[in-house]
Amino acid sequence: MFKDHRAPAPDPILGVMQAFAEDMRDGKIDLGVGVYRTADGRTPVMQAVKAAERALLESQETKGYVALSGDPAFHAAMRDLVLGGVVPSDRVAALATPGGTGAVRQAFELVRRVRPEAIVWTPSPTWPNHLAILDGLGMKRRSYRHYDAETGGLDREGMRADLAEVAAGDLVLLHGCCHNPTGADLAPDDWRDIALLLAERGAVPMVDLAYLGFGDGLEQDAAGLRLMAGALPEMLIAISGSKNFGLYRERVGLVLALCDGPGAAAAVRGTLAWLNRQSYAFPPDHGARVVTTILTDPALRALWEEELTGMRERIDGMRRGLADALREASGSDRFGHLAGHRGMFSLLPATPEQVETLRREHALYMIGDGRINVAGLTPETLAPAARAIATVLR
Ligand code: PLP
Ligand code: TYF
Repeated sequence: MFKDHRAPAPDPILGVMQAFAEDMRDGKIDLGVGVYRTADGRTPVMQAVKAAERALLESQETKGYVALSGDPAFHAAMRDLVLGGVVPSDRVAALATPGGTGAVRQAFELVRRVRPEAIVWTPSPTWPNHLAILDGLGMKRRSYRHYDAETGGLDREGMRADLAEVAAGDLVLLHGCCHNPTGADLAPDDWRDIALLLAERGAVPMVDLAYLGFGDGLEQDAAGLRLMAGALPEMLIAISGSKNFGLYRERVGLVLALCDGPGAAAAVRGTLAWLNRQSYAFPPDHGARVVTTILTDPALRALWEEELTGMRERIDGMRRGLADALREASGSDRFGHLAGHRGMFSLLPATPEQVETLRREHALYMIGDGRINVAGLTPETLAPAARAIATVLR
């Protein structure tokens, strides 16, 4: 069966993670895989998570199955966190999944099942797994312009022109905040414009929300998608708890399907549960339960928000520090747009050869398309990283 088998191309991001681990040079700098790091380069368990885990260890009396869709208390806590009450809960169907990736997959699967002919529109560029999952599912896809490499900001005209071709029943994927890989986010007016356009066309938005709280704050980062949720009858949201709760390996994720009314929501709930059943039956529970414990306990929630704010402020400080250091090292303002990006990522105007040179000659690791994770920087590595980038990208 496997004699002539060929494996698919490996994940480009995870390839960088492995190459970095195998590099034995002192002073190597990891701006590759998108995980948060502290000023001393660690990805620690958050204190709020530790406290919730301790409480669970003491209080949990069974590891029995919960439900195919996951714990209703987890659904409610996440729904309130993300939607802030803009959509009545009887219009919302929810499904717990293994991570945000599982949520993206199950949301796409839902669309494929309900409307197999739908075209899924993805921003260019986007997280490579979006395309891998869509191709794996055999779904039709097209891309729309999102990023303008000249300005380092949004390509608003390109986006508008491309989305003008969206048809009724198509699905349009948007990044909720902290766009991966560009760091260039939609402004409130963009959310309003796209909501109008989709309403006119009868198309449905799907928001991938993997970095809530990493941009400008929990409320600010949810504002765009809430605006859209309040303006349209239907919408899908794929949420990850990997980054903002630091629960990466526990695989915390959730799909929210906003439906036109309670009847449709009940039907979608049934289909979502069925999707879990025929994939892996019950979703992982531990991470979801930790999240629910934190969000429903006022003291733990305050601690979590404080820690999340600290993470966001550190990322922001490194981002501004890098923009300054690059200005100094390059003697120009050509990297100035980095300071305006949001979240952990920015895209540098680097060719694959320049990325390779940075890796070989400066032990500086980024993704092949020029994506850097600014959370990988520390006060010590800011200046050497900026010098290497300015030298190779001159
Ligand atoms: N969506 C985007 C844009 C991401 O960057 C990530 C990365 O972590 C995910 C979804 C899903 O992450 P996870 O499956 O680890 O929750
Ligand atoms: O973009 C990133 O770096 C993160 C982590 O297959 C990630 O989203 C990378 C690749 C992957 C899953 C998660």
